[in-house]
Amino acid sequence: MSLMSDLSAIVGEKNVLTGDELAPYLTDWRNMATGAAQCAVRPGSTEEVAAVVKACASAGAPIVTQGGNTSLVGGATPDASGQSIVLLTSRLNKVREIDADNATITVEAGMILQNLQQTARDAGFLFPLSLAAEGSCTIGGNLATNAGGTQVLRYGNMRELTLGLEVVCADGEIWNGLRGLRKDNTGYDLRDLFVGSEGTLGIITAATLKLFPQPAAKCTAMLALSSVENAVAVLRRARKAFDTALTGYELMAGVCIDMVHRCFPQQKPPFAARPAWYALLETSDSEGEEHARAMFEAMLGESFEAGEIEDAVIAENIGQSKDLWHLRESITLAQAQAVKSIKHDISVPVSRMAEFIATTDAACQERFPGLLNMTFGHLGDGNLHYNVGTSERFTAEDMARDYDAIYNLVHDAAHAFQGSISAEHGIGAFKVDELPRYKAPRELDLMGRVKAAFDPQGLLNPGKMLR
Ligand code: FAD
Ligand code: 2HG
Ligand code: ZN
Repeated sequence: MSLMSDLSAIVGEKNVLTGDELAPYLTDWRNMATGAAQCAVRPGSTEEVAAVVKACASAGAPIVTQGGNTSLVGGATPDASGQSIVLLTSRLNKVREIDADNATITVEAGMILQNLQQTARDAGFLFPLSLAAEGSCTIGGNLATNAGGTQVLRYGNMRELTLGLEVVCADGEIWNGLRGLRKDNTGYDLRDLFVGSEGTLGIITAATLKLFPQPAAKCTAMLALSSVENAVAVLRRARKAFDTALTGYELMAGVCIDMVHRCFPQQKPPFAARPAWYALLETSDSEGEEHARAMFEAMLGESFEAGEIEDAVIAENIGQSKDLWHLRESITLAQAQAVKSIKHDISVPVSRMAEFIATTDAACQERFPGLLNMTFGHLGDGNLHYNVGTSERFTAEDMARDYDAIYNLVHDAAHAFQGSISAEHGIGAFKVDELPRYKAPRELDLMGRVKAAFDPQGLLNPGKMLR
């Protein structure tokens, strides 16, 4: 029997996609890479995933696992060989268990993040991972990329939210590690190896995740700032005033919000005068509305007095808060629509953020005059989307010519500031050749050995993360 008929026998003919049905799964979210594949398969259970993996392993066919296909580094797109099988997790979307006393939920990997957030809310809990792609990204993708988002400074990355995993290994055997334990020192932490492994070590089919209490009240404000130094000063003050009640602190260059308004005119910037920088500040309070608001206003008042803030808009209700967040979360779409861009998902220590931006902006303008700096990101986590775009003076042709030089300039700068070239999006295909420039050979060698131990045939997402 051929592999295709084996796969049809496992998942049913209608869950083996070819031709036009296959096409949407061959191109990445940013439209930067299109690959080819024998087919896409949609298994409906962990046992079906295991059987698909066994069939692929005996046929020597590579497997590219794909959840919501929102990877920003080409991580879920097959290569051009046409040999791969794309494994879609969309039918693995069930809630297996909510354990209220243990404050955990066990879900399948294809569940959309927004559906998990809603399920947690309906059960009286909070699942805190939050990011602009939450309407389409999946829990499996969040785990495989160790996703971050906008509440990391309080709740951590996906890794910190994960207690247990179920994984189909490269030989098709199932590892059931769905433990809901907050303490478990019984050997190497396989869970933590699979989290962030970008589909290269195994296929995650389910996870046991932490739940948190819903906050009693939230306060949100957009701040107008004259400098990154001031944005960092406000962050320091907010950390001291709110401690764990500080749940969001995002930085946006004025040019980013201008772009959102230009692309989506119904979305209006909140200030009459356009500031150099905006910050979005959010707290989550366990006591209540009055307490939250009093703390919030006191901290902002002190910050005004210290000359750190130019202006501020405090959301008066949930609708206004959503509008402020919508401005922030529309930046990626606006940048995709308005310009050709290069994304740099870097992190540096918060204490060096202002210096990093000033020196890197200056270096960019000196070497690539007219390149548009359109930086934003999760300042509270030291993570910037140091994105650059085309302009009238720096055209798409210029960008295509200088792509690698720009990439290297920004990544070299992050490295020189003891930072990382991928804070939250992963390595995927787009950064695989960048990694050896910044990782120590010893570290790459150990990563290669882990890969060989978990996937000796090299069939899981080949060409991603490691060559
Ligand atoms: P996919 O894109 O389908 O896959 C991503 C990687 O995970 C691939 O390597 C794939 O092979 C692997 N994979 C997927 N499912 C599995 C599985 N079940 N088992 C093993 N491997 C698997 N990321 C952030 O961290 N923070 C953000 O704030 C953020 N904002 C974003 C905003 C927008 C508008 C967009 C488009 C993306 C954003 N991202 C962000 C990036 C992306 O959404 C996240 O990385 C997300 O976690 C990917 O989930 P997905 O289901 O779409 O995964
Ligand atoms: C965000 O923080 C995402 O909104 C996307 O990580 C970042 O568009 C980007 O570069
Ligand atoms: Zn981000």
